[in-house]
Amino acid sequence: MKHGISPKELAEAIGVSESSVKRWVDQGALTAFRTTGGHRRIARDEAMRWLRDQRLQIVRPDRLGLSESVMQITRASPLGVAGERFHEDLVEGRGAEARGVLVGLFLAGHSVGVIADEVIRPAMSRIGTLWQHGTEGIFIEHRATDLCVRAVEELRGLLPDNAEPDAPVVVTAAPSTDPYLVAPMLASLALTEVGWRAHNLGPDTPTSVLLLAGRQLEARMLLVSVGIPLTETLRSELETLIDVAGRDGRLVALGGRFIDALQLPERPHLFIGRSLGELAAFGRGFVRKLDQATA
Ligand code: B12
Repeated sequence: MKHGISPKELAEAIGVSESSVKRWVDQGALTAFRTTGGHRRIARDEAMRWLRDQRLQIVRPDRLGLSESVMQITRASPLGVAGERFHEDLVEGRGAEARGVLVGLFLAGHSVGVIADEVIRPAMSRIGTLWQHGTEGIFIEHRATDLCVRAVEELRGLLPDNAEPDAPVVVTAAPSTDPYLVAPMLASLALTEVGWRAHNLGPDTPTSVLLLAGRQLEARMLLVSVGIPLTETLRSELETLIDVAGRDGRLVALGGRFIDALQLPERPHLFIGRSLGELAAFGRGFVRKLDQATA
């Protein structure tokens, strides 16, 4: 798929004729480029954008380089059904199927925020009770996390990786001693989807490193996902982060399972949210304001 998708591949993927796809390209509904030989090719992220907008059923996912396990989901399908499937796939160790559920939801037009808040979080939450049942529960929890990370990576592959050159930059991370991988990854994807250029530093990132990355990458925002109970050390690290980032002219976004315990006074450059849907709405609003300011 490195050189894009041909009209024939896209046509076979959705069960229409090749000439229909070529017509949509020529009418400008789908953006294509030409190979040196003059053939039309559609970039993979453009094809994904178009499929999501059109809400088309994919009958041959393999023609788009997607796994055969992509779940057929329509926008009207109840999210709970997909959520149950995702949870079961993670518990049973069915990685391809778990990836297929997330890709199916994404292609049905659901945002990363909705997929994270309504499908991934509840599934992982249920899995979080298994460790109390001993060794087998811990095995399932660790394997499920690995499969979940891979499924989220698959989603990342479907999002455009070439944000506008002047897109605002965000650096995401979990703080020192916080081992949680999935939430900061998802936060970075939720913002990528709404037009940010995201760099995820992942778990166990000292706030001093986040501040340094913010300066080097000229970030507009630093984001911390707090997945561990708040200690005095963590609280004071976060307070310093907020102060220094504010002086540097950067926004700070905070969220995560234990964020409610933080209880900070409101600050103009501080956003605290409880879900990635909220974060995406905030991020989208910021991009819109930037666009208006530069228009
Ligand atoms: C996977 C997991 C682990 C893995 C982590 C692997 C990894 N590298 O990621 C491992 C095995 C290491 C682990 C270890 C432990 N864990 Co653990 N773990 C989990 C589990 C099952 C899933 C976490 C997860 O990824 N969730 C999915 C994400 C997407 O959900 P989320 O973090 O809540 O994020 C959502 C929101 O908070 C929000 N959000 C997140 N970040 C941000 C940022 C912003 C800016 C915004 C706006 C929003 C936002 O949006 C997200 C999507 O909706 C949870 C269960 C649970 N309820 O979450 C337990 C859980 C967190 N763990 C728990 C415990 C007890 C532990 C251990 C102490 C013991 C153990 N289970 O082995 C250790 C301690 C680790 C430590 N060093 O502190 C408890 C915590 C209980 C408590 N109140 O303290 C939980 C709740 C399980 C339970 N029910 O008992 N764990």
